[in-house]
Amino acid sequence: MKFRASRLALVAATAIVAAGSLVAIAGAATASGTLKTGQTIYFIPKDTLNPYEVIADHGGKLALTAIKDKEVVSSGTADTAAAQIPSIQAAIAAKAAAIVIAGNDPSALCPSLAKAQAAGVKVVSFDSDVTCPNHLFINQANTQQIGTSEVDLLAKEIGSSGQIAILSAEATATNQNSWIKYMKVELKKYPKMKLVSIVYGNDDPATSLTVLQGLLSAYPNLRGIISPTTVGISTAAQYLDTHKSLLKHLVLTGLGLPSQMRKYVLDGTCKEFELWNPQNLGYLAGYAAASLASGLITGKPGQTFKAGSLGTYKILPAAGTTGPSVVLGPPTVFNKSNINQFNF
Ligand code: RAM
Repeated sequence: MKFRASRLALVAATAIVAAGSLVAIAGAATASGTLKTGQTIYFIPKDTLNPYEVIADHGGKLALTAIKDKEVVSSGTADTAAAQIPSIQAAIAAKAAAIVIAGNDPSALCPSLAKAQAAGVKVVSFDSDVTCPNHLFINQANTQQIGTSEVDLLAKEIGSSGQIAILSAEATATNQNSWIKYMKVELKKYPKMKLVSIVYGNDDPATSLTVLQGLLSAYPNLRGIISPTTVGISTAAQYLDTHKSLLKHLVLTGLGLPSQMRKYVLDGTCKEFELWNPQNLGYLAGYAAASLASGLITGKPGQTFKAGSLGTYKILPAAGTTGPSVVLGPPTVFNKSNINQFNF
């Protein structure tokens, strides 16, 4: 018992530093014998193409494989609620034990999710929350902290002054909009920084590039861009890398995958950005869904559950428009000094 406890602590610490290690230890760290096995759990990401979502879904697979459950990944190729509804219907038809969904819209999925719940399917949201009742949200990091730190990172780099813009994902994405809300609050601390525009690239590289180019021509004096989406920031970094004269006055930061951003950090196109490990997010969501579907938790604040190699997590009380939630942990800031240590 003693050995197991210390092993779990060590594993959790390792997972924070370098998440790749999850693969090797997931099976060994499955702590509870009371999780049901053989259940089918549907992961419904924002879309099936975004590399971030693919990594998160893979984290879910690692968790469910360790539990001896089955993961089915299903979604559309565009980030709309309409494209996710057939996947919810498929989960009901397959008698899934749970759905883990990244909401492309806060409320448009609720009628379909209610049907799933009526059929006995447990609902977990992750990445981007929904406002529907009776579900558990697996949050990547504290929402306020993400919004606030994004503005602070940019302020530091542009001397807290100048026109700035946001290159977001879908205009209906709950996660993007809640981060942007806190960015606006934080901007009040920097009276010389002016948010001139928010553009939406829908987490599609081609659309992100088009709206970025529109932004740059509309605001030639732009000092900074925050792109709180891995698709947006990588598209912008690629563009700036081939239009280096823009870097004389323009700074890019946001939320990015180290694997996609490494080149641009090392060549100076982007100095700093942040993220959490999306694989761990999916892994945690997988354990939460399996725990709900096994009746080990009901989603009530204060309850705890074991998330394999990540350790034990506690359900936090509802706050504002967010219902009961679980927070993965603080984001990591990446720059030249540490980016080579991260492989996701
Ligand atoms: C994109 C998606 C996702 C978000 C990350 C940071 O891949 O918009 O929802 O969490 O970026």
